[in-house]
Amino acid sequence: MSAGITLKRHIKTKSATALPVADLALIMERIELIAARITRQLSLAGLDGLGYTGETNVHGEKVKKLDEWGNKVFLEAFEHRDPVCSLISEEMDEPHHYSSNCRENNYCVLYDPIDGSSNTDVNGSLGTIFAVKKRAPGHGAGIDDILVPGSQQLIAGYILYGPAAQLAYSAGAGVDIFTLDRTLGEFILWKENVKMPPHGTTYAVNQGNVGKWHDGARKFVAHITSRKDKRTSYSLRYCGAFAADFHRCLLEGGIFMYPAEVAEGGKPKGKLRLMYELAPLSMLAEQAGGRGSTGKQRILDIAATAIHERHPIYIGSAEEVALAESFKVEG
Ligand code: AFP
Repeated sequence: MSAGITLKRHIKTKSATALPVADLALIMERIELIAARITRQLSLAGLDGLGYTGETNVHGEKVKKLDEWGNKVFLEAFEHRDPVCSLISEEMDEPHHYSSNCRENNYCVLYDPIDGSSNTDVNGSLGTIFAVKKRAPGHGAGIDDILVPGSQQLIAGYILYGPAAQLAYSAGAGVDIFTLDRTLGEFILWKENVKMPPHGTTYAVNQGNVGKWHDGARKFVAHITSRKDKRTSYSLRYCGAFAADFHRCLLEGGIFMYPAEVAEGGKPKGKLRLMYELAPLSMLAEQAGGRGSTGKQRILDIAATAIHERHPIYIGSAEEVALAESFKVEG
């Protein structure tokens, strides 16, 4: 039985956070509830809850029942709950605004409720990715105040549903990781102020797409797997869930990449979404001493023009990301 520091207590002792600790506590208490509900549902999903809804989402992807359910869990969690007044989700075409919550000091939560949907029906690793941005006073129906660069995120994090359920987050004062003690129903501190190793020995990419990439991206992967010496003997570790692949980089170093696809019929801007996948994990990477790049530009410097926009991504240890950029991976 672990008797460590709970997430709630750890937040109360936090200093130098990017938002008032009282608001941080209110928002993270909701995230904790969401994590516990999804963890429980996933552990039972094999019994009921797998498969497709029959709908197609704004990305043209067939919607999994767990995607839709996961989104509902967020909507319910922040209903009638100060201080969040807006939600932006991978599973919703448009932002959701809670008119009842609008007041002076408000926030928007941006999230991917079930990350790694291709893993839901095969009991594979899954995640939830989230970030919080401040809403401008009197913001009205527009969302210009939310499209600001990721450098203005106040909180970012992910929940990893693996053998253990873990929650990693940053509020601008380092990255802390908590493990869910299911008997206590509490997230207990596992690692504090995590530092990503400057380099690693693994890379994560859907290598099946290699023929669609820029030449530079192909040459980068060929170089790190050329086995000339220790620094060119990387192993491939890819599980199809960004949060899970990023978690490995955070703890052991290495790089995750999803290049743009220049070949006919490819994804010219890559696959992953800026606002609720790339920017949140790039904040964690930087808070832990790593980096998040498009191959040309710092992810956290990008101001979005649309809530579901995509960008190529090279994220992980600072040395690997710099090496990737030096290969002109995105032309
Ligand atoms: P969802 O976010 O739609 O579940 O997709 C998973 C994901 O965005 C990310 O988690 C994975 O790294 C990547 O897509 C997997 O994409 P491929 O199936 O093309 O490798």
